Amino acid sequence: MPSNKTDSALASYIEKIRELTKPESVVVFDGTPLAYQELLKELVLKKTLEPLSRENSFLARSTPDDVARLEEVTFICSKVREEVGPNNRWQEPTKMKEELYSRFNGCMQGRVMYVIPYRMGPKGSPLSKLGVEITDSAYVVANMYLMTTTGKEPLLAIEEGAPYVAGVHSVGRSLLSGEEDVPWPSNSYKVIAHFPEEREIWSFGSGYGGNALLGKKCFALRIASKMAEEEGSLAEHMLIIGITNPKGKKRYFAAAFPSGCGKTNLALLQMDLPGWKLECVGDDIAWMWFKEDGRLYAINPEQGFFGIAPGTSMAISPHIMKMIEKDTLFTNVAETKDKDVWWEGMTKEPPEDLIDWHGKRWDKSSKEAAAQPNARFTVSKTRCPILDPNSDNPHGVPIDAILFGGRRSSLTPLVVEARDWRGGVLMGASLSSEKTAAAVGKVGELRHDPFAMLPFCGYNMGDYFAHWLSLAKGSRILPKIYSVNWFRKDEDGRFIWPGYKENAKVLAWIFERLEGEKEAIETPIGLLPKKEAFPVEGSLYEKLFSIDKKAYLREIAELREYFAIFGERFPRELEEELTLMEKRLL
Ligand code: OXD
Ligand code: MN
Repeated sequence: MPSNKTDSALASYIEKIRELTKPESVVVFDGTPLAYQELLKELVLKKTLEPLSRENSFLARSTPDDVARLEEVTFICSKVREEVGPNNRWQEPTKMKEELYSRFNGCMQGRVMYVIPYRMGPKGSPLSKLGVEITDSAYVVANMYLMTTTGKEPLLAIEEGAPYVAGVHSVGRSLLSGEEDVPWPSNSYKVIAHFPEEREIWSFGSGYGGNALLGKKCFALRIASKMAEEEGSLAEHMLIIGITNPKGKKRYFAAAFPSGCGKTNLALLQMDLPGWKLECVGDDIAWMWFKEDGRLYAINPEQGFFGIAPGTSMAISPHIMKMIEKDTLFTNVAETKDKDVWWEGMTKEPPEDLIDWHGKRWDKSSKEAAAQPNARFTVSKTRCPILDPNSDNPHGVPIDAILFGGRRSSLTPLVVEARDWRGGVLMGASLSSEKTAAAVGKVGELRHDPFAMLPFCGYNMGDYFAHWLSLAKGSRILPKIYSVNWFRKDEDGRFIWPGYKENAKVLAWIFERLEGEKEAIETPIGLLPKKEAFPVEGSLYEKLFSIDKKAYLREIAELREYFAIFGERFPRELEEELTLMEKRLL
C-alpha cells in the first residue's frame, strides 16, 4: 500500500518544499471569507485581477501561451511503465523528481508560498478525500477557495492523521528583489507530474485551470481514478443531475462527455418540459461506489464550477447566466466599456467598445475572437440556482443511468440504450469526439476519448476497462447505460438536433425507459426509441436515428485497431462484445 502522509509529515513536507523553493514567506490559507477577500484585494493590487461591475466579481487575463490544459506535458510517473499504459505519458519517478527538484529550486523566491488544506467531497462521506496544495499563485488559492472546501476543518482532519494527497505548484517565475511582478506570471517550461504511488502531484510553469488547480483534474481524476481502482470504486469525468418527472418521482443520472462538449450546460439545463424538473449535483466529476443495497451512489467532489464561458447565453443557459451574476472569477473573457463581461455567443451582436482577452481594444472586423475560446468562469456551487438538495449529502445520490456522449457529426444516433452492462462498457470505451478548445490541439479533429477519460485516467486504460467490467458482480443493481450524441449533422453540414434545451426530451425518454413506460427497438448497436415513442416528427426521427451499417463496420475495424494499443490488457469480454456487434451488423 502506498504510504499516506500524516500531520507531522505535513509539517516536515511544508518545510521541505519551503527549503527547496525558497519563498519570501509561508501562509497557511484558512479558508475564511475574509481571507478570500484579502486575497482578492492583493490580486487587484498586483493587476492579476480587475474588479468588474458585477458584485464581487473579477477578471483575469492569462498570457497567450497559458490558456488550456496541457496534455503534452502531463505525466504519470508510476514505477512500472506498463502501469500507466499507452493512454499516458510516462516518466520514471526518480528521474522526474530530479528534474522537478532542479526546476523548483528557488522558484518561489520573492513570492508567498501558500499552503491550502482542502477537502474534496461532502463532509463525512466515506468517499471524500483530503488534499494539500502548496502554491505560489494567489490566483490559484482564490480559485481553490471556490472549487473545494479549504481551511481549518480539512487541516484539522489532516492533523488528526487522516491521509491526504499532496500537490506542489509553482508558476515558475521567481522575483528578484525590487523586480516588479507581471499580472500573469508563468514559465515557458511547463510540466504536470503525477505520482499515483506516492499520492503526490507536482506542477510547474502554468497558472491555468486544470494545470494549476490541483484538486480538480490532477487529484479528483488522475490520482483518484487509481485510488478508485484499488478501492473498487469509480472516479469519473461525469456530471451528476437529479431529474423529477411529473409524477414527482426522482432519479439521478451521471453523464460523461469529453471536455468542451456542453457538460456544464447539461448539468444546469432549464428543463422546460411541463411538470419535469432538473437539479444539479455537479458538472464535471463524479466519485461513485456500490453500497450494501446493491446500488451505485455518487458524490460530486467539487464545491464549485470552472465552466467554459463562450457559448453561454440567456437563451441557452439561463441558469448559468444567473449563477455567474456575482461572486465570480472570470478568466480570458472580453470586457465591456461598463466593466462587465462578454464572450462570443452571449448576445447576437457584440457590444461596442470591447476590450479583448489580451487587454486590447477589440476590432469587430477582425477574425480573432474577443474572448478566448476556452475562457472560463469560476463560481461556488452555492450560487447554483438549481442546486440539488442532496448535493452535499455524504451518502451520495443513487445513480440509475449513465450517459456517454461525444461530439460526432455522423454515425452515432441521438440516443441508444445499451443491452447490458458489457454493452454499456463498450459504449464508454468506444467514445470518440471532435476536438474542442478545452485542450491544446487542432479543433475539429476526431479523437478517441474512452469514457471521456483519456486525458484523466491515471493508469493503464486496459485495466480501467477491466475495472468497469468487474463492477458487475453479485446482486448489484446496475445503472442502465446510454450513448447520446447532440452533434449529428445533415448533408449540408447543419446540426440536425437543436440541442441545448431540447436535450431535455432525451433525458425524459431515458427516465421513462427506466420507468418501463417507453418501448424501444432492437438494433445491431443497441436499443433505439420507438418512432411513435419519441417526440419528433417523422423525417427528423429518420435523420437522428438512422444506422449506417457500413459506416459502423468501418468504425468497428478502426476501434479494433485503436484497442490493440492496449495489447494484453484490453479485456477479452470487450473484444467479444465488439465481435457480437459486428455479427449483428453483417
Ligand atoms: C475541464 C476540462 O476543465 O475537462 O473541465 O478540461
Ligand atoms: Mn472536465
